[in-house]
Amino acid sequence: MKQHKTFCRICEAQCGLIVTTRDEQVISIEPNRQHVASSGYACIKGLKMGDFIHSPDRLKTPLKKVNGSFEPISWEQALREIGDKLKAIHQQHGGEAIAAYMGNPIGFSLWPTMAMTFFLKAFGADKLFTPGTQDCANKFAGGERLFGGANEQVFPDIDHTQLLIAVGTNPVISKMSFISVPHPMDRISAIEERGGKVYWINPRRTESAKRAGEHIAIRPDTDVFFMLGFLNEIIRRDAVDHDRVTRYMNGYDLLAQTAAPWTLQRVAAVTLIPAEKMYQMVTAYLEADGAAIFSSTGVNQGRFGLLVYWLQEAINAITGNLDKRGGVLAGKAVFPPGPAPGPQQTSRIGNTPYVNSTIPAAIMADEILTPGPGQVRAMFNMSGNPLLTCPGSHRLAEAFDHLEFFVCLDIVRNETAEYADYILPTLHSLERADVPFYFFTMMGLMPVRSFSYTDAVVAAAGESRDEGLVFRQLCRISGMPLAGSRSLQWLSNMAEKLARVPYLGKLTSLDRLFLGMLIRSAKLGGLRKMRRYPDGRLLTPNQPGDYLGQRVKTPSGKVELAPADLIERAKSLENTYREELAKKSALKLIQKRERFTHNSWAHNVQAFVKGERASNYLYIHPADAVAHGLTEGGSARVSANGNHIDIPVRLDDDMMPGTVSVPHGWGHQSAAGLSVASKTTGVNVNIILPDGPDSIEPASGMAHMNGVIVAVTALGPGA
Ligand SMILES: Nc1nc2c(c(=O)[nH]1)N[C@H]1C(S)=C(S)[C@@H](COP(=O)(O)OP(=O)(O)OC[C@H]3O[C@@H](n4cnc5c(=O)[nH]c(N)nc54)[C@H](O)[C@@H]3O)O[C@H]1N2
Ligand SMILES: Nc1nc2c(c(=O)[nH]1)N[C@H]1C(S)=C(S)[C@@H](COP(=O)(O)OP(=O)(O)OC[C@H]3O[C@@H](n4cnc5c(=O)[nH]c(N)nc54)[C@H](O)[C@@H]3O)O[C@H]1N2
Ligand code: SF4
Ligand SMILES: [Mo]
Repeated sequence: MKQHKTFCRICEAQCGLIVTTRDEQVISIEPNRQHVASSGYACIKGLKMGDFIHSPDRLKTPLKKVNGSFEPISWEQALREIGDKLKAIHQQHGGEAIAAYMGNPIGFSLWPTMAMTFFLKAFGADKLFTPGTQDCANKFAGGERLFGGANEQVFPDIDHTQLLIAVGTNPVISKMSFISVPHPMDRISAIEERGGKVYWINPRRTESAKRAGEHIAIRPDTDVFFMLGFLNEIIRRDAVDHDRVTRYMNGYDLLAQTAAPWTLQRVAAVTLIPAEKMYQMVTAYLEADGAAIFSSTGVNQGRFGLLVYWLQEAINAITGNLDKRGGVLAGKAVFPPGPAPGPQQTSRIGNTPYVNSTIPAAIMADEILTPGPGQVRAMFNMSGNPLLTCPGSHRLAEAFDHLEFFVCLDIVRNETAEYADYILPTLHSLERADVPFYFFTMMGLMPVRSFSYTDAVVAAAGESRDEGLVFRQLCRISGMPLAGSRSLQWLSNMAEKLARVPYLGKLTSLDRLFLGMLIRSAKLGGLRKMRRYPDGRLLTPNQPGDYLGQRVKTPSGKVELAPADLIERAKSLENTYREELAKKSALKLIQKRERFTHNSWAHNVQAFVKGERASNYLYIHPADAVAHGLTEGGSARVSANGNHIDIPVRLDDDMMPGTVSVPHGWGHQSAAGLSVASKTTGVNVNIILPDGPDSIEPASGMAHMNGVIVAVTALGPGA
């Protein structure tokens, strides 16, 4: 038996784990109590990783679709055929015809994600879709405008704050985003224990709100009015740190003009938060010695995520809470910044700007189906299940069917892979050497600033290959050098040759060489040195007082409080306000994450889908249920955008009236490659969510997944 110290790569908490193995099999996984950041915290998903890695459904060889069914083939054949087809498509249609979707799990592994971008660059392909436009692209777009770069981000100083207003987040379940917080609820409860205050702004009384703090119910997708009202009241009271604003910020007057029409009384009519409650919250925020407003995925997935982010950070900034102990801190990256972004690109469909080099996933179907120069004909899907996780699933199915060439790289054959021409077996995170998630290494969003390195814990299952290696090999075979660099490709080819030499092959690996170089660039020594810190290595903490006037990356060196396009867009909010008033009685649909699910890929583990957990449900307030003729245990039809889903009903008085919720990631019944998930009975909520260029937030490309208006009707027995 061997014990390995590693860290989990499922969510942003990145908990330290101790994995016990025998003969390359995971025997048990325990939280690492000595880990410098997670100190013994881990959740059920990390601890159950053995069930994912050793699932009987793991792909062991490449698969090729022949006459409609998949047949195992050798890697040699797979790479040769894929390389040939790629070359042909590239020659005929150019790089614009080649696109990729890079899913969430692989986002936690630095080398394969970089290798994929090198691969795309080799072909002059720039259409990279990611889940970023389903969860956070508004923050990247906001970082560019306010702080001078997508990776310039701030996070609440959670361990010192005296007041946290948490908008659209549910840490008990999610462990949060854009901040690496193992045991988040202990740290949030500690705010109250030291005499501070926590507010949850959320249409649902969440598991987190039941543990600590005060829940304030908000009508979905009205957070922009919440922020405007909050800002208006701060300015009305002149509770602005004018000295700080003058020295370190631009655009205050325009910001103030934007907030001027939005009094607490006015916004209350659409947020449904009483004006007196808002008044109290503003007072609490202003009186606290160190306060932070933080918003997350629940808001990002609305129609105004970018505006919300802007207003929220403007509030934190003008009240003096930015760069202050207990306020919000600007993360310090561990690695030096990458090359400056090239000229701003916009999408062929909808003319939407690429955010952080990615194109909105909600226009993927249009990019594939719309003829003309630049039409996508070949796609690579690495570690993603867009059919279940991106909006407009029916159109995506049609689009994937329409592709000339589709390759999926995954650890299992998921629903999206059914549309592939080839499926390539790749590594589970425990089979790969790694460093922490890019939000921490490149953005520094860590209350406990630290760094870790892990070697692979077990050998690759079957013939599974590292995704990075697959892309390097495809470049070699197609004669298109990685990232357009002949020397990089030469290095890659040499590394491949060396890897075949007995003994020496085990010692040399390009991915480890690359990780070593990165670690050295952060002045942390090489791999050998990092291996001396199996419990993680503490780094100089993120500190208040070293950001404003010193590290702000905008051309002016100041925080930009009034980005021109956002000021312009804010004018349209008068229309939105009127529409909200007119649609006050409409039901709005929100998402819901659950403890035993992780987007679409945790349902293939038996323990996670036992009994009632084998389906998702429509959660609805009892009063709304009565109004719509629904009963507990009955079925409902939920319709929007010309599509519908039929789903069992759960009455839930934690839901705000006027709001319904359906967890995503379900609908596995026809997944031939998922022996457990295919027996579940849930439905795919993304069938009814809108896609296409009109559905996305301009400038951020965010999909509209929260606050979509739906119609709900009861289904009779047998419907
Ligand atoms: N167990 C589990 N954990 C996960 C995941 C998972 O699938 N399962 N997914 C991971 C991923 S990929 C991510 S990105 C993170 C996300 O983690 P978080 O950023 O914490 O987001 P969520 O957990 O989605 O919580 C969003 C909250 O917003 C609320 N909400 C919905 N609409 C609105 C609205 O209009 N306004 C406001 N104010 N609130 C709203 C919802 O009720 C919900 O409680 O979680 C990660 N952790
Ligand atoms: N309606 C609605 N839709 C949503 C959301 C929502 O709140 N509501 N949330 C959105 C969010 S926040 C996110 S992040 C996305 C996630 O969307 P996706 O990333 O598209 O989906 P996942 O379910 O995470 O699927 C991941 C796939 O990666 C595979 N995988 C796991 N580990 C590895 C690995 O190491 N290598 C490879 N190659 N494959 C691996 C899994 O087997 C699985 O098939 O979903 C989004 N979709
Ligand atoms: S909280 Fe996140 S990082 Fe920690 S064990 Fe669970 S899934 Fe893994
Ligand atoms: Mo996400």
